[in-house]
Amino acid sequence: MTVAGPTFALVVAANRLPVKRVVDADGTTTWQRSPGGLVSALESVMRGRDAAWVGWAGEPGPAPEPFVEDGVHLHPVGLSPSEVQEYYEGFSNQTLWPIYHDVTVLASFHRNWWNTYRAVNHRFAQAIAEVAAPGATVWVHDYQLQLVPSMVRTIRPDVRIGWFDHIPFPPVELFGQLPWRRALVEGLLGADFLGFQRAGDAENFLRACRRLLGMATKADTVTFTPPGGNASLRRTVRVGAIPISVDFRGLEALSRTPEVLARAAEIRASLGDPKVLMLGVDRLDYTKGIRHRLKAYEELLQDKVIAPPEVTLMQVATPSRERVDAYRQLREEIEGTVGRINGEYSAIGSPAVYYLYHSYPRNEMAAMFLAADVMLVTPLRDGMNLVAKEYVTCRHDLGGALVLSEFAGAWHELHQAFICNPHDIEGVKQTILRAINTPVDERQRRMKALRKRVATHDVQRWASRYLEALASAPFRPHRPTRASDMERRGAERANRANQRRSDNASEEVGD
Ligand code: ADQ
Repeated sequence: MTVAGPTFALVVAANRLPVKRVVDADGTTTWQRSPGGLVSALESVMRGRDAAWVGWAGEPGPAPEPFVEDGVHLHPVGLSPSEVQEYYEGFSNQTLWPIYHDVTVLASFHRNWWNTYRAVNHRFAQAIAEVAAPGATVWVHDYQLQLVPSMVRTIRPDVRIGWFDHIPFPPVELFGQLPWRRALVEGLLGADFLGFQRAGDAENFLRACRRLLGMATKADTVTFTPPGGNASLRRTVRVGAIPISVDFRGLEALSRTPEVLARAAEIRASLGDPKVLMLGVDRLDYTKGIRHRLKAYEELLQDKVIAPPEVTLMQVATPSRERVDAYRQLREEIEGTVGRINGEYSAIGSPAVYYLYHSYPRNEMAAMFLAADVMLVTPLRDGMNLVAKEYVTCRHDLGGALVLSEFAGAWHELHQAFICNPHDIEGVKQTILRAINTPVDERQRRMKALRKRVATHDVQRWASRYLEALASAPFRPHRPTRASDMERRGAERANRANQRRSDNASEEVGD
């Protein structure tokens, strides 16, 4: 007999749990907060609520037992090594990620990846159903779990389901390339409310419903009948743009602490107190525009308009998806470029680029933000980009200048930044120079406006706006149909088959 575990009024589900396992030298295991946009955003929202977080613990193998960390019930979902490869590195990161980011690199389509994606989504749905209290609110996150809303609805028609898309939703011409586009849309439409970063993303989704699936859309809603269902099961799903943000008060308070202020001064001093310290902080991802930024910087050095030690660049790159080829190649390329720039333009004691391939704790990040005169955020496509918002949050001194790509979701809120098109290298160069040379009072005026926006639209507001939108979305419990039962049994079979396929490697994988 299985003993039912505790259940929760709010269940958050995301690909990753907000922690990762660390084994110390003496063999003891501890859990450490992991970096990443979603974790930064949700951590402050979950604390103090009757809430559980369902997600993968980050290592292949059976799921660890559920545990409580920082007051949140964490419910791990296990993934075998082949599932990590096919569901996560494959379908999520080599099929969906490129398609949803303007095909910055080519997408790969494999039917076995899709089958595994479906099976893993079903395992997540089952785990959610286990921990959701009657009538609970279930909040599913991101592109790795797009089938989960309809799968949860089939198992637990009593719960209210929301999904939030952290990355862009692609234009219909790109989304339409996916052989599984219908199943993805129908998977999402199991939710009561679908949240996106930008109005344009929500519009793209509605357009996909209309153009690819012939569904009826009206204003911010889509009406559809679940597959195999009759007209009486027709449901209306609402969509909307609710841009994510940062924990403004928490991060600002951290950046005002004497330790962080002292560390910011120390960072500057250890770099030889440059006149202008430029900073880039990104997951090492081809969507972040790191190559374009380095190219613009290299040309500025070449043109002799800037030079170390007066001007220098610190590029922090968080290791990411290190087992995926495109990411390995990107790392080689970036590190080659940094080496070339340093070889050409550094002098003893004054490098042109400080390159750091590490993760850092929050206080160190805050100190870096405070130390930097110009922050370079130049993605080619980005759902939001929390780094831009974190930077302005830390600048309580009104110092610094933000250079921001118009292809970051953040651009839609942060108009007072120095805006650039990262594909236009000449334009990026001019924008960097403008950020450096704009008089202090004008820079302060801009920073003040940026900070006001983030302060009044912080992550707490994002979460409460999202949960309110979900609570007020049309809600109509859906009764399981023969077809949805068949779909469920099919996914269960695939799930069992996947769990049997085990190669026992236990190498740790990226974000
Ligand atoms: P990401 O692509 O991960 O998130 P981003 O929004 O920039 O991108 O968030 C990165 C987070 O990691 C930030 O909180 C940043 O401070 C942190 N970080 C970066 N480098 C770090 C390092 N070296 N050490 C420690 N922390 C580091 C996805 C989408 C984004 C969207 C977020 C949230 O791609 O567009 O903004 O989700 O929705």
